[in-house]
This record gives sequence, structure tokens and C-alpha cells, in this order.
Amino acid sequence: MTTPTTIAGQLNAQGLRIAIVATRFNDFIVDRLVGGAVDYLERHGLPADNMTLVRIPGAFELPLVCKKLAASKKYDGIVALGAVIRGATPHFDYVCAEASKGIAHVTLEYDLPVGFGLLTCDSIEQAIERAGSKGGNKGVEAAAAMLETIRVLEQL
Ligand code: INI
Repeated sequence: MTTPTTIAGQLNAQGLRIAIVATRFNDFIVDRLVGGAVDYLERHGLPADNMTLVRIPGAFELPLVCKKLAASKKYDGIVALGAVIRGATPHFDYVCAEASKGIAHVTLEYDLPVGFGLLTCDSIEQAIERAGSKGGNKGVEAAAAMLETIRVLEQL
């Protein structure tokens, strides 16, 4: 069998400029995601000076803020972090749908990797599990996916 030409991203963040956008809503969860993303990027060679942290109200605001950051052309990638936790009304569904659609739109419109680190959970327990306990840390995963995608796109 012949080996296909393979393009894969090196997980080296040196020289990049990264924006992290994080919601204040559910900050006790989101702060854990921010910590995970910052730690991951630092351990992959990105100095804190090359990271900008933007605090925003809630997940519904993520697309607009990501769009402005992308349009500024100052960043090689964005990590979008937040946590939406289901309540008694359909509000959850509207916030999740608009945030995920909007972020997908930004990444395609600007050809800019955006790590999707928005937890969409049925309970606080599910969110805690995904913010640095038995479900891992979705902030780390979002930062890792963004970094790998940046390095893949450089080769395409
Ligand atoms: N925003 C969140 O980030 N998480 C939530 O769980 C949440 N809930 O459940 O309401 C939430 N709502 C606020 C929303 O994102 C906007 O900030 C608000 O509607 C103002 O535009």
C-alpha cells in the first residue's frame, strides 16, 4: 500500500497571537476553562504577552465579539469559552443555537480558527465534569483544536 501525502499540524504555539473570549455568565465554570486554555497554550510555547483575554457578558455575545476580533486581523486564532446550563425555559436552546451558529459563521467568513469551548449542559454537575474534572477540560480541548487547525491551515 502506498502512503498518502499527509498534512498534520505541529502543536507549537510559538510566535502566535491568540485571543481568548470568555463569558462572565457561569464564571465559576468558565474561569476553569480559561485556566485550562491559558495553561495549554503556555505549555506549548506561547508567552502570556501574546494572549489577550476578553471578558464578555454571556454566550449570546460570543459571535459578535469573535467577529470583531477576527476583523481586527490582530490574531492568528481565537478560543471561545462559555457555559450554557439548561434552566426551566427554552432560553437555553436559543442561546446555544445562536452562539454555535454565529461562531461557525465567523470562522468560515474570516478563515480564522476559532476553538469552540462552549459547554452546553443539562446540569451544573455536567458542567463541572467538563471544566477540569472527570470529563476533562473543554477549555484545553478548544485551545488544542485551535492550535492544530492554525498549523494545518498554514500548510494548505
Ligand atoms: N448566557 C450564558 O453564557 N450561559 C447561560 O447559561 C445563560 N442562561 O442560562 O441564560 C446565558 N444567558 C445570557 C445570554 O447569553 C446573554 O448574555 C443575555 O441574554 C444578554 O444578551
